Amino acid sequence: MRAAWAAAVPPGPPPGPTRPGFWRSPLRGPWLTSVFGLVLLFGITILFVTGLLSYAAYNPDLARLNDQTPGKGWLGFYLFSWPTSPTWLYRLTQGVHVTLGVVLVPVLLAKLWSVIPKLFEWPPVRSPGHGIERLSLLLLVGGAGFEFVTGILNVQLHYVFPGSFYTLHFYGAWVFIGAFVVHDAFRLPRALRAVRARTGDPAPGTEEAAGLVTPRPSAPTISRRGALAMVGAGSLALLVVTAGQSIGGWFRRTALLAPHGEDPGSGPNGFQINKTAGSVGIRADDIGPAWRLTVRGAGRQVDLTYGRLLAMPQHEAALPIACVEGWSTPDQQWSGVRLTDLAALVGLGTDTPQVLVNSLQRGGSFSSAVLRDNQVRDPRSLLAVRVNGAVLSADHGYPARIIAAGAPGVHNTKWVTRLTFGEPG
Ligand SMILES: Nc1nc2c(c(=O)[nH]1)N[C@H]1C(S)=C(S)[C@@H](COP(=O)(O)O)O[C@H]1N2
Ligand SMILES: [Mo]
Repeated sequence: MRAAWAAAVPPGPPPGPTRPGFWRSPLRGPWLTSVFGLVLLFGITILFVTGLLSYAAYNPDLARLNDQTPGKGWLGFYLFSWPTSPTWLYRLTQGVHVTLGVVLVPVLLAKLWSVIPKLFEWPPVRSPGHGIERLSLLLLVGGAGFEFVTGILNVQLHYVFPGSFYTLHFYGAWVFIGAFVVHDAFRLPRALRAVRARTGDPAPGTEEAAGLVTPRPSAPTISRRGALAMVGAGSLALLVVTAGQSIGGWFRRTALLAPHGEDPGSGPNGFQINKTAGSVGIRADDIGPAWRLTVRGAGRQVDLTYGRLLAMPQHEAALPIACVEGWSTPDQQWSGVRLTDLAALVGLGTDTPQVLVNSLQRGGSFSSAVLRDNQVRDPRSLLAVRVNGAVLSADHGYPARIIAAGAPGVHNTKWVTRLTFGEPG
């Protein structure tokens, strides 16, 4: 008799976290999970859009050199020519991307905490449909962890993944967002209902409890609103110590979480430096009197000394440096030679084409880039020799560096030695 009964009922969960009574916080329930979920729905949508924009800003379709994610195929469907105006656009989109990513970390952790019992659901798979849902959760949680971890490592440790960070973060984003859309399609209606409900949490085990409400609550140590306030305060604290790096100038001092390795010093050249001349092996004689600028295009070549470059018409432009890491500077006052004037040296006219810029820096993934024709033609795009009234410092790219209107920091190549206008031939 007893044996027949045991055979009919599936074995219960093994002892431990798969038992419903194991998780005892009385705070867990559809309301709290839904509040965190809705904040993430809003925030992650912005992260995804600004992330795609960041990728477009690299002009990856222009040259292999600009694209660190080969084989993206139709995932690059949305790419467009990144505009040169407004010149603060990349500052804004990338500042929002990185700052928001950091600020959402407490919300993401709180959301994961609130759904832990679900992750240990027993049996692990009840039906094929349930299996697919569980798999999408794996991609969702894994994808979120992966995107946040790779993003934050990149921001904090100055490109710990040389080159391949872009590939990882780009493909990771698509996997994650796929799972995110599936998840929200199933859960959004229920989440909206849960936050609107004023009746308190549903009883454990009911459909509406969604496996989140504990059947064995322990005494609360904080209210739900208190927990929300704690997470909010965590996010706010992160905002306060992060946002300063995107505002730049004086506010950079408040950016306690930003990488603070080098002190940019004061004076005209006293603004953030990505890589110092010393750190990438630029030697004094590389940028001494022997330095030449080679301009190529339309089958011609001109070599300029520093003196001849200075003798060309000098123009001013107020442009920021805005790095993919999220930090940026306010507008700096650059002066130097227009890229269109340099193109004219080899006989190119008003329809100036794209340009390949090479640094004298040996190796390193940021020592060359291709600028699109709209960037080359913008009168504010310069081969700069001065900044804020002073000669460029070695760390900011002396003798000459690119400063292109609207371009992400990485395309503002320092220690330039060669410009090649037109399609590579
Ligand atoms: N040759 C060379 N140019 C370079 C880099 C580099 O490492 N090498 N770093 C780029 C990056 S990632 C940024 S954000 C800007 C930063 O310029 P700054 O150091 O003058 O602020 O320079 C760009 N130009
Ligand atoms: Mo950068």
